[in-house]
Formats: sequence, structure tokens, C-alpha cells
Amino acid sequence: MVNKEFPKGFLWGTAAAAAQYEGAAQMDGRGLSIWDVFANTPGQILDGSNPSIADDFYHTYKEDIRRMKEIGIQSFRFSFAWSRVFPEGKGAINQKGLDFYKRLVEELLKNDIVPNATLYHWDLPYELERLGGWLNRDCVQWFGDYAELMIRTFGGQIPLWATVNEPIATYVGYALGGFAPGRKLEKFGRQANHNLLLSHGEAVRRFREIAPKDAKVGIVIDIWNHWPLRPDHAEDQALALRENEKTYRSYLNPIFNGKYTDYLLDYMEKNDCMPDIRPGDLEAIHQPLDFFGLNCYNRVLDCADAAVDIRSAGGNYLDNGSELYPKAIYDAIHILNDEFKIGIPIYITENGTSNCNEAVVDGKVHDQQRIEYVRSFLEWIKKAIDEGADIRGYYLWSFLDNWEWSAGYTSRFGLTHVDYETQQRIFKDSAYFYQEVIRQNKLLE
Ligand code: LGS
Repeated sequence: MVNKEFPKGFLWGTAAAAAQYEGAAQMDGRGLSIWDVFANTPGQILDGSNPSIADDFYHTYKEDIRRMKEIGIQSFRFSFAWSRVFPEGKGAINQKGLDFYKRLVEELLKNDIVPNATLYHWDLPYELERLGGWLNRDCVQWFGDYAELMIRTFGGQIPLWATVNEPIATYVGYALGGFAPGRKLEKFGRQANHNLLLSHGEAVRRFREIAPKDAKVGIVIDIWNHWPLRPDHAEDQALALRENEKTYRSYLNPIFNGKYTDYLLDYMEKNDCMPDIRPGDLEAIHQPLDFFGLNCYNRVLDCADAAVDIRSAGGNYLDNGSELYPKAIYDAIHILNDEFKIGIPIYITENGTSNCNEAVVDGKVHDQQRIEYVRSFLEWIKKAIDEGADIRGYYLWSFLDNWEWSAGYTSRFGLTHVDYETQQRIFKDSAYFYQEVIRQNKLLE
């Protein structure tokens, strides 16, 4: 008989980010972030919304934590809003902002929910962006000082820390313009990424100096592995290779191997986007970590011929238009363990799926596709564990529907439906499914 149980002590959680949950954007001295400003630029957010209210979690956290408890959530991954703590990104501390996180962490601990904190989940203080943001090398010092304050304040209470969530978002914000701050130059993207990695290294260095011994630090990276749509076409193969090198591998290589690959260096040289890399930088980035946070939602199929329909290769598709390919997470785990030989435990820090409209009928939301999605990803995670991968936990994105960056409120990822007019919460069917998974600590049929 196949053993369907997850290892004892496997941590079941949900993940969130400050800008997507908290709201209270002008409350108690919080400074603006680049996302507040970006969202108020016409045309940037699909539904023209901004994150100033979101889930109003700043005010509802107690009730939401009570609801997490009801589902059996064992750990809550959240991020600190840098501009709540340092309204100008540096200099004067906003005590009221820091106090909010003290209340939040206390409430989680009171409910036996393990806090898992991310220092940077995309919401750079706007005052720092005015100084060049991640393009200004001083960001290493700014981020280091901010990280130090948070580690000193919460190091004894929070066992799991991530420096940065998905560094690629910074590339999207500086090279492609699709995310805040909305800059559009490949060279900016590469420079911002390099400085962000340096800042990650600085936060790890400070962590080692001041954090209690049993607190762990890692980084969260998303792996969207690119595959050639037509495996026998050299152009598709080349495209997939290039995309992989330019995306997640451009972070994994410096962090775990202490170098940028020749492939990437050559690309940056030829495309006039080589960042300012100084002696000692790669050593500063390449530091031992305690765990890896893997975000994985899907794979990407690449085709060099734009006229070919990607779906022509077959496969399963969800109502939201994306492919359901749960093996993506198994492949990602293999990339980390076999290819990069990271040698540290992995937490799945995000996985989940969205819908535009999820009808509430008689007080219920029948989100069968989310249940299928989560079930199928868990199967592949379990297979990896059975084959020896050291995976310690799973964080479903997300407990609540929330403000989904450029998609605004149109993309619902929650186990809980949120009515943004009234802030009323309703558990979807998937919340009860997850409750049962957690209760039994095993794969369900
Ligand atoms: O909100 C973010 C989640 C949701 O989906 C979170 O803050 C990020 O860290 C992360 O990138 N997230 C995420 N990524 C996957 C986007 C999937 C888009 C599916 C499009 C369907 C047509």
C-alpha cells in the first residue's frame, strides 16, 4: 500500500504579503511604498484599484488569525512593510508601525501559529525610490539597517526568516515596467537585481551576527521552468535555455555557486546591460543559508514561432487560462537538489491558483479547480519527499483573497472569499479541503 502520510512535523501554512493584505496605507505614520505610487498611475493596475485598503488586515488580523486557527493552519508566512517601520526607508523609526508587528506576532504565537517572516516582498519605501531605489548601491546599507532592526526586535520570536521574496519582481519593475516602480530598461533590471542580491547578502551577514542560534534564514525564489514547446526544434530549445538563464538561474547561480554563468555574462555584455559588479560582490552574495523557500505555480512552454498555439501540445488547462502542470514542483525540487545541490531543507513557500470570479451561492464558494490544483501539487511534493527530498513545509497562497499587484482585485487566490465592499469573509470549499489535509497530515483522494 502506498503511504500517503506526510512526515511528522511537516508544517502546513498559508502565505501573504503586507502590501496585499494590510491596507491602512496612510495609518499610524506609514510611509508610501513604490506600489502605492505605481497603483495611482493611470493604466498600471487592471481594475484601476490600489492597495490602500486591501483586506484591511491591519485592523482585522485578530479575527483572521482566529479563522486560520479554525482551519488548522500551523504557520503563517507574512512580510513586513518596510515603510511602516521606516516611513522614509531609513533614519527615523515609526514606533507605531513596529508595534503593529509586535501585536501580530504575539497574536500568532498566542494561537500556536508559527510566524514565518519575509523582510522584502516588493514594497520598497517610495522615499528610497526617489534616491534611485535598487539602482542606488546605498540600498545595501538601507536594507541592512532595516533588516537589523527587525531581527533585533523579533529574532527571538520568529523562527523562519526570508530576506527577499522572488527577486525577479525587481527585474520586472526596473526592466519591463509591469511592476512598481515601472522603469523600463534591461540595464536597470540587471543592476537592480545585482544590488538586491547584495542586499540579501548583507541581511544574511547581519542575521548571523545578531539572530538567536535557532532562528533560520533563507531566501524565497520562484522557479518557473521553461520548456521548449517543440523539443526537437533548436529555436525552441535555445529560447527555453535563454529564459531559464535570464530568470531563476540568474539568482540561483550567484547565491549557491558564487558566480554569474558565462552564458548570462555574455548575454549582458552583448545587450549592453552589464551591471556594476565590484570585487568581493559575489562572495558577499554567496553565503550559506539555512533553508530555501520555493515558490512554484507552473512551468512555461516556449515557442520561437509566435504563430503556433501553445495549447497545441495538449495538456490540462484551468479556467484562468493557465496550464495545470503539477510536475513543475517536482522538477523544481530536482533542479535545486540535483543540479544546484543546495544541501539545505526546502519549504514550499507559495503554491496556489486564482480565479477572476468565484460566485458566492447560498454562502458557499465551490472552487473545485483550486482543490484539484492543490491536491495534484501535493502529490508531486509527496513523491519528491518519498524519494528523499528534505521538504519541511507547504504554504498555500493564500488564506484570503487579496490585492494581486497589477491584477488588482480581479485575481482571487484565497481559501477565503473576501467581499471587498464589506470585508466579509467566507470559507471556500478549498478551505475545508485544506483543513482535512492538515488534520490527517496526508494526501487525500
Ligand atoms: O501575489 C503573489 C502570488 C500569487 O501568484 C505573491 O505576492 C507573489 O510572490 C507570487 O508571484 N504570486 C503569484 N505568482 C503566480 C502568478 C500566476 C499567474 C497566473 C495567471 C493565470 C492566467
